[in-house]
Amino acid sequence: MDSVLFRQTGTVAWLGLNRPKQLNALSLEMIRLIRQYLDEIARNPSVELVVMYGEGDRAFCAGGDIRALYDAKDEPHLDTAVAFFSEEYALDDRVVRYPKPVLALWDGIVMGGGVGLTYGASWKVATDRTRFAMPETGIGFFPDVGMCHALSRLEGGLGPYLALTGESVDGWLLLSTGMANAWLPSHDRPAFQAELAALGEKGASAEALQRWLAARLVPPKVQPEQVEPVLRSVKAYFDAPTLEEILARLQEGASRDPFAAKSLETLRQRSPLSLAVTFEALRRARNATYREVLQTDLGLALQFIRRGDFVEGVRAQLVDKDRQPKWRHDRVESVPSEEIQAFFEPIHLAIPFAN
Ligand code: QUE
Repeated sequence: MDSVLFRQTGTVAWLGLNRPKQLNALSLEMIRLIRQYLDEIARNPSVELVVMYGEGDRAFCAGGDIRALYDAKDEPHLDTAVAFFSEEYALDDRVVRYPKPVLALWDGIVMGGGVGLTYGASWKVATDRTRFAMPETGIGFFPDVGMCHALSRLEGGLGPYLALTGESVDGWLLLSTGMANAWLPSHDRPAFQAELAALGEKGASAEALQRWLAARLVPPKVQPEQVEPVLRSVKAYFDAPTLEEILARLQEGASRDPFAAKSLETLRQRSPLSLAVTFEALRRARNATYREVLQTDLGLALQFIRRGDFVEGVRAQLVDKDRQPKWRHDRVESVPSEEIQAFFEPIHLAIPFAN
């Protein structure tokens, strides 16, 4: 079965991520197919809009095919990982710079590599079933796919909160923070897709499609009580200058505030090395371009496989499923700063960006 489905309904092109049993986690084959289709669509003058969606009813995309990376962990030059990450990041960048509008249907799980793939989409459509997260610190990795660029620019500690805890948030929170810019009730998705396909078949122009989408995907007014409590808590604990300060605030609040207690418990389960490097990656990303962040991510990704907690994290969460990872360090405070900085040393490999 094809891992990416492609079809064209007149002026609308559809890319369906099609590994529903793996929650549409991106394999290298999928990355290459999506890239090939996007390059063809860019050259095809009849297409005015690209829609990316996930097959099945559970996920848009759960991330990358980390099982394949785990299986290739002993390659001496990490050829599989180099190919996977450099092609994945080049694809993420291609979407950011894509010459035609892209619409991402963020229905269900949208995590890690799925977030990165569609960060550049002009229409990011949240639904009542969206579960959005960057969960990588839980597998001894870090929020890659260029997302430190966006996360480091969010207000009120939301970037460090999402990046460090890996907690998921819903579509309303995405709308209220601008991370999503359109809305569709999940039950309405089949009708929406059928209507959009029919418009494409009738030859709707780019302008006509944009107007129709703007009217069809109007976000609901987010009720303040749906998002304000969590945003207030996030700001109180995560809008801090250092990782140590975040942990100290959570410790201080844990006895009276369930949010602090839960966040502290979550951070204690994450890889301390991942937390330390992730916080530093966010700090550096504030003054970096998107492509610079992706290039840094390539070096970090290889370091996390070679001398980070990635292999142990994937073993514990996805291979043996014992959920008892033995991290290299037992607490954030015991990760030497030279070890953190060494993760950022430039590498010789360059991402094959298109022009
Ligand atoms: C953290 C992650 C991922 C994860 C679990 C984490 C991730 C990812 C998957 C995943 C899920 C289902 C699959 C699959 C991979 O899980 O990135 O192949 O079938 O892709 O805690 O970052």
